[in-house]
Amino acid sequence: MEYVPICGVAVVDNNRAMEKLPNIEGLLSYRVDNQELYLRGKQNWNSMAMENEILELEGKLGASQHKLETVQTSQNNLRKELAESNVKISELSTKMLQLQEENKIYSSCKSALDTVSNLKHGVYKIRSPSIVNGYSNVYCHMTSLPGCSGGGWTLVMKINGRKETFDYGSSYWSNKVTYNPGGGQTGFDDQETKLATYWNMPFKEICLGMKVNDHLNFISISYQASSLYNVIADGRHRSTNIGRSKWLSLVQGSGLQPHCTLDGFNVHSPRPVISYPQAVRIGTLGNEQGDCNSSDSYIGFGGISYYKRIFCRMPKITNTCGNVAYCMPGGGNKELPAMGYIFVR
Ligand SMILES: [Ca+2]
Repeated sequence: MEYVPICGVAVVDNNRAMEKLPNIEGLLSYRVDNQELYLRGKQNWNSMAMENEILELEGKLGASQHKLETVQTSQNNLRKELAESNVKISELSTKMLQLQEENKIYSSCKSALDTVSNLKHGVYKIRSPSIVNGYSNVYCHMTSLPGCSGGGWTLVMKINGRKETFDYGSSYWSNKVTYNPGGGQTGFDDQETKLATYWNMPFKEICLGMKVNDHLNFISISYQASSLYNVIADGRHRSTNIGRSKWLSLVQGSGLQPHCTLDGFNVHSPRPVISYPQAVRIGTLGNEQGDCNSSDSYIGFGGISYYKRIFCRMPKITNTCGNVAYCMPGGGNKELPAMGYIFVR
């Protein structure tokens, strides 16, 4: 059989048989040997796409689609990573800003707080021209203390009443020498300190704190000065006139003799301190007589040394910061040494 036309399709055994078909454009021929269908063009037989080729193409298309999906997933992951990176970058820049603020040198804790609100309590670099590097590391209390409203308090001194470091006669009150600056970088602990802020920090307010048996009380005093050194070092008395009850509120259960209303800075009897020993650098006095000449009580910072306790059978013990009261008219002597804190703003 050379060829058999069936309904317009020639079925042939092989290529040789197909070549013998008449040259009719558009004629369809099915080759039995390779099971392929051909279409007659002007000159040649053209093999038509077979199922397995279509399947192969479909397979390729599927693979391409899969690749496209993979690329899209990668893209989504990248977008997510980018968004996460952006969050991290924003967090880092916030931290960097905070670090920059902490490393700036400020004129006071208040000026730091005025520059960036919500600063935390802690150590800040405070300008101190007389110190190497031109700054001191100073503890700043950035929020209100009970009794001292508003934040931005610059630490000046911390005094342990059970020690003689800052007794009335100590040269630390009249010199420009620091004491244990490391103690000026911590808050309300029991380390003593005197910082350069004693002589180079101008202020309008003082915040005084006393801690006795873990009770910590504060009072604030409005007083303007170019430094604490400038109101204390010369030994001259300067009044603050804040009233006795405010001073007494520093220590729970404190007391004073009923007379003598001297208070403020360098508070001592009008007579020489050596003859009439009760004196205090910051605080107020008391006396059972109607004057201040023979005071036997005080509440404040920088009291007399133990060896100057010569009246009213005062025991020879140290209490340079806190409350001391003997010769009380109704009895009930007071001996309440405190841990004292002095801040300015
Ligand atoms: Ca007296």
